[in-house]
Amino acid sequence: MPPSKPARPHPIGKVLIANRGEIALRIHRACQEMGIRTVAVHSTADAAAMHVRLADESVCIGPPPARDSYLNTAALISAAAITGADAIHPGYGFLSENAGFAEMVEAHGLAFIGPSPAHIRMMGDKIAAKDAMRRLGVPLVPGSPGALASFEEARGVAGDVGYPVLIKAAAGGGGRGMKVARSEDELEEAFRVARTEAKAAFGDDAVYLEKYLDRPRHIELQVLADAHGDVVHFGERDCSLQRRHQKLVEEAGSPALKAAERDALGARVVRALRELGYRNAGTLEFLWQDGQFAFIEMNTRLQVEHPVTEMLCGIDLVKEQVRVAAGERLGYGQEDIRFSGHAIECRITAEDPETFAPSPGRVSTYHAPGGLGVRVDSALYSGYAVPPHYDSLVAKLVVHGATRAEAIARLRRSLAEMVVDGISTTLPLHRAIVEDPEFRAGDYTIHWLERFVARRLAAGQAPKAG
Ligand code: MV4
Repeated sequence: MPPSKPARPHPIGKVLIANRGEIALRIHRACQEMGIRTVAVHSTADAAAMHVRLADESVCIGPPPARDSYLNTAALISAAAITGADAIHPGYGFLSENAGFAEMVEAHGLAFIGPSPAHIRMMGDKIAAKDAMRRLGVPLVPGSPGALASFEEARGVAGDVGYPVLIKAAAGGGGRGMKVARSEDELEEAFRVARTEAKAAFGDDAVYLEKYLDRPRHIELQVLADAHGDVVHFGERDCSLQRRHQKLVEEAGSPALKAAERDALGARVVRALRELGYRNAGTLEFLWQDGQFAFIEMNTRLQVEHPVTEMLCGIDLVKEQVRVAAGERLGYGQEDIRFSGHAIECRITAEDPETFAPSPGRVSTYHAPGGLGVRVDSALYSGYAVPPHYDSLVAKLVVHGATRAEAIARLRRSLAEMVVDGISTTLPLHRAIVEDPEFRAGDYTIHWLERFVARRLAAGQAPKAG
């Protein structure tokens, strides 16, 4: 792929925010500070939402279901046209990794605040993404060189890499469309089911095979590139604390990684992305086990957990995204980026803290914690009704400390201060996690939280209030 076109200077005076909730507010705040006006869009369910209240202008784009509003590309482009926006920021989820939408935005003379459509499309195909990374010298999980042409090929590759193996969908990602085979007996079934499910879910039956790593950590690297070929990384996040592919707690840096390991991986990745001509923000996901990194996927959007990186490095990633989308140069190099202390984020969702059943409804009292090293990204307010139509994230509590121990102490006391009454939230679960000796020691893999939740449920020790 040719490098991204050197962007013509594309001054951005007004940004349409194609999202809702805390991330819409997050983007609005960055724009405000840059002297850029904002346009909020909202469904009829979100007329009283905080992102709508704070934006300079707002446009109603449809009824509550996301497919008719936040995913309604024609309504979004029209809203940008009638308000005279210069650019669209997609946030995360919704249309953020939709290459067709990015193309449509650019075809209407607007800047898409994100990577080029070609790079979004490439990384959306997990086989193409791995192929690019292999070519560029980024370490991968051992597996099939590309899409599996037949069961016989799968059997051959599995024999070479050794069982257990995973069959993954090329169009999947984020844990969707994976099947494990623990031995050759299970492989034919796994291959057939993965194919059928991939076809049904994504309209694409291409699948590939990887050696299954049984106790990895999920470590991801934040990168940023301008349109002039300059690329930097902002270190790693450890996102191993997840349940059913939903992250609950993220840390920067990883408690398991030494600075030299991060620097070595960062240097390889930066070189690869410069070669690829990538631009804007991106995240490379790795599995880390026995001191080895293995690339699995790349996300071409701003991620939910970006604030831990911001706290660690003292940068505003959203402002950087807007600047590079306007064609500005990064203006700094890798040596200017310092990793200071430690940051931890808790995702607080409107869910039952034991069963994870959704808990939409009216928030009677909202009180955010504060003090040194504490940040809360949330669109909540007392009296706000959390609608049932969208994802359940209601607040991100992010703390920073000079050391991981200080960050944990700050997290513990700010979780104690925080109040969200009227709905159930995962606050009680977070309060239990920070007390756990293994969490406090940083001793966990991607399987740890699932077991912690099961243990708590069995012991019936989850407090009811909170
Ligand atoms: C894996 C794996 C073990 N071995 N690939 C799940 C989400 C998707 N992004 C990739 N996933 C995995 N891929 C190999 N070769 C285990 C997982 C996995 C996982 C990865 C990251 C975070 C949480 C996870 C939970 C279950 C499985």
